[in-house]
Amino acid sequence: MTANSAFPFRPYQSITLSEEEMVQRSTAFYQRLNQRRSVRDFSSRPVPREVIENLIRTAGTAPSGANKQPWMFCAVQNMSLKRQIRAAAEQEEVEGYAHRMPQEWLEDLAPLGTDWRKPFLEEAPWLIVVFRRIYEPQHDGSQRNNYYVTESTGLATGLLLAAAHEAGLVALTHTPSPMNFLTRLLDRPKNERPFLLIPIGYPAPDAQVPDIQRKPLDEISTWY
Ligand code: IYR
Repeated sequence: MTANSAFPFRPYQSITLSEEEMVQRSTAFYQRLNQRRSVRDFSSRPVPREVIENLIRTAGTAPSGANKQPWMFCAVQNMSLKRQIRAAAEQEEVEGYAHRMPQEWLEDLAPLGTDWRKPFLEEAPWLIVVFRRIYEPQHDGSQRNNYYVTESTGLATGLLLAAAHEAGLVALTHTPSPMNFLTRLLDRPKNERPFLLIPIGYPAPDAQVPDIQRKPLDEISTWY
């Protein structure tokens, strides 16, 4: 590829491993990530801000359409804000579970034991509210669109969850619906849309997770 002055190129810094090391490291990484679980019972034990900063830095290493990095991570530690987020989320969820969600959806969720109550939004020391940025406002007042915004923000959030797990913390990908209350409570600009609400912290000492299984390799892969 040719370089230009706007986007200079530099050599890629690679690490080269032996096949044996690749097998060993990829196995270890898989085994580590295979221990990750969505947890809904949080301890209120504080987590240092520096850790959360590193999780967000890690999320920000994700690939994105045209390198637009179309994401914003709002880190909420403030108790009164967490309370307001919980109250607004529960208000939507009460409606959701009682009226909006179809019977089939409720049946699919029944084994997970979820309901409208979201105490983790208050108990977890941090809430990370992920926004996807549809466009970028320009200095001249015009707008430039971002690309593959949902895919890019999803990839970044995946890395955030992996980083939290690696730090020994637990997280939940929570999806209150609808989520526009987050735009209002966090005073976010018009180009940002709420994507996911992620409590992060230590698990409660008595935290339980459903005993569910991951699909085996032959069900999630087809080889040609
Ligand atoms: N938004 C609801 C419902 C919910 C939906 C799915 I799909 C889940 O995997 C879990 C919950 C809630 O957060 O309870």
